[in-house]
Amino acid sequence: MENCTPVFDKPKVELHVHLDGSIKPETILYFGKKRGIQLPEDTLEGLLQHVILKEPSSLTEFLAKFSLYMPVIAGDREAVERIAYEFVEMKAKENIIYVEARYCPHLLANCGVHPIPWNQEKGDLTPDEVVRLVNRGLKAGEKAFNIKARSILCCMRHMPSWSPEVVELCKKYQNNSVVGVDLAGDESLTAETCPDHQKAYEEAERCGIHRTVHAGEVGKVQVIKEAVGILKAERIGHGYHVFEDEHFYKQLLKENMHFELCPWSSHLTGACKSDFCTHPAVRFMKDRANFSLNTDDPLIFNSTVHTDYKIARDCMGFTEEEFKRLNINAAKSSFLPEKEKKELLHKLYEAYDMVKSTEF
Ligand code: PRH
Ligand code: ZN
Repeated sequence: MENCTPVFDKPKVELHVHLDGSIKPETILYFGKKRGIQLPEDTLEGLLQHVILKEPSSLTEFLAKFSLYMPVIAGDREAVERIAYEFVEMKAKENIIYVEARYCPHLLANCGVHPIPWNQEKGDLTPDEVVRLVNRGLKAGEKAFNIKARSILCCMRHMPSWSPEVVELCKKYQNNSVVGVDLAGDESLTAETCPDHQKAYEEAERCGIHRTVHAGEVGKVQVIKEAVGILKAERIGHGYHVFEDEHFYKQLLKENMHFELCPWSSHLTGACKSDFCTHPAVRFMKDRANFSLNTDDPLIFNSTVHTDYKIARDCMGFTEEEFKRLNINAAKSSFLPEKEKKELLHKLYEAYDMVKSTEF
């Protein structure tokens, strides 16, 4: 699915994409060599053979891919800053004019106090410094490539003990690149909302930190209910399982809840059936719901944003008008401060030849 020609080559907004799932394979090889850390293979094709998910699999198997290459990036200051910079470059090439990159600071650190699978080599890079390095990379990228990039810090479902620090980092760097908090990870293994995540999200809400939650990707509608009811999520990552409860779905439609959809990701993680014509995105589109189209982890899914747009056009019947509508909804649901949101919307209206209408 790589190298698709642009389907909607107009300015776009992407809200759900993981920084650590968007690293250039060349950069992985470079840091493997530099640090003398063994990778599964030391050629580009060889590495990609291991890292790319080729067939529909499971969320658990997909998440295992990260540990193949994260040991060469985590704990290296140059690597952390560089992946953020290159991320912005990659998104600018796709004509994304505003992007929210998400990552878990603890998974890029190596200061030894956190039990991370690839944290064999102990160092002194803390989650706090990781955020500073990513911010620096994103800002340099913004300048070089003339787009806007912000970040969302992820709590991890299986690591509730990290969540308070993640939220403290969101507070410390609020509106200094960081615009929100997320809860990511394997909801097929740890679905129930544990009290530590709840407390962290309460603190986020108290401090005006925007909140999104991965929910109902492979987990049941109950996970979405908890994300909305307990964690006070303003957006839902994926949310495909919302249709298990029509009444609840209608309520979310009424509340204009934003769903961050990732069609190609959902196919490869086995979150949705392989038949794209019956994908939840089709129903969301027909109901004129508030949603965006996103890549999630383009390295592992061997994709660009055009992959998802192509699927939406060719297999789901999305039109140019729908692409405009969903990007405008993405901008409206972004975690930018109001003034910047207005500026972003203005740019889209201009690029789409639309006078600001109430139609959208
Ligand atoms: N679903 C759940 N977790 C995900 C996804 C998917 O959308 N993609 C990435 N991640 C997790 C990975 O463990 C990654 O290391 C972490 O989120 C932070 O980016
Ligand atoms: Zn995700």
